[in-house]
Amino acid sequence: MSLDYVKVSPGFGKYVAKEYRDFVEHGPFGKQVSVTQVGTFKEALDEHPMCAGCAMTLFLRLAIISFPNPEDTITVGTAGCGRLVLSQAVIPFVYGNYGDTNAVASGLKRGLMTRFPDKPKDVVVLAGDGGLADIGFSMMMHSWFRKEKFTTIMLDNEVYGNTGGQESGMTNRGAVLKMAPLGKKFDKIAMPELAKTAGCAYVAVVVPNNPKRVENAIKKAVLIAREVGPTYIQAYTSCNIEYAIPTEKVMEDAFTVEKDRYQFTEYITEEAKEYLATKWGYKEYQKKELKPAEVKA
Ligand SMILES: Cc1ncc(C[n+]2csc(CCOP(=O)(O)OP(=O)(O)O)c2C)c(N)n1
Ligand code: SF4
Repeated sequence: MSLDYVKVSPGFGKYVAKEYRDFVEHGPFGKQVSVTQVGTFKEALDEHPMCAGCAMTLFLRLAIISFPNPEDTITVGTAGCGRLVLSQAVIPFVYGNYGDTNAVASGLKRGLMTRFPDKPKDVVVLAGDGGLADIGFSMMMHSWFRKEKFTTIMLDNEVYGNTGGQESGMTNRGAVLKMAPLGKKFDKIAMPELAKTAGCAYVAVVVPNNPKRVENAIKKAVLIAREVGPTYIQAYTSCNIEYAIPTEKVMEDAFTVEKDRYQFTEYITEEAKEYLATKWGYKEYQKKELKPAEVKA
């Protein structure tokens, strides 16, 4: 994986699909692109088979654009709706068995660090709430306890969307779903809190209707995971099918949910702040020099 893996061999250009050549010439590899530039470059995600209006698709599109070095990134996912997008993007994607994404990502990241000790190679897990908070819970938590250096992004649609509407640990108490007709009997798992407790150096909770905020969170999470430690992002990516949200109301729902119970929150350790400030020039974390008059005895 590098910029070179997509380049067309000399002489083969005329046999390669136009979309492919467009990607090599106008894609994001080797450049610094932002969600604010959408429409001016060829995205790594071109087509997908997700339901019309699915907010997870929008979030994944933003996430892929936001990777700091997409040409040096591998995504890891599993069964669930998100892999239908991830497996079609021009970024290597590893399909873990349902539940073992964070164990696969641990081995992959360690292998990459051994093989490329001087070059950052980013590993990003993107999987559903069922895949991470339920069956993958133990492996996710233990990857954090072990301080594995990769980012975990939960695509939290608060349901098992791909299999028709079973409740997950991230479903809200009382929610009635097609295959959970009696209503969820316990609270949504407080995963951001668990991530902090387990040792993540950066934790953020986002909704997809603020693209720049999503981009900032993902960039920080991926950069911090390179050198400081594990990072976790939880994204509200509503399932309009299982929650019967009319397609045209998907963004309105996200705004309401953000206001009511999915506020943007960010947690960052002092070590991670220092790293972003000194290595990447993040101004908000640069220590302000106090003028003499401001220094209290
Ligand atoms: C070991 C195993 N158990 C069950 C399944 C069936 N399965 C496929 S997708 C899925 C649900 C995915 O739900 P979630 O992880 O929340 O992702 P979503 O589809 O909602 O994005 C299940 C149970 C499977 N593929 N493998
Ligand atoms: S089932 Fe839900 S989460 Fe899956 S693609 Fe459709 S709307 Fe999106």
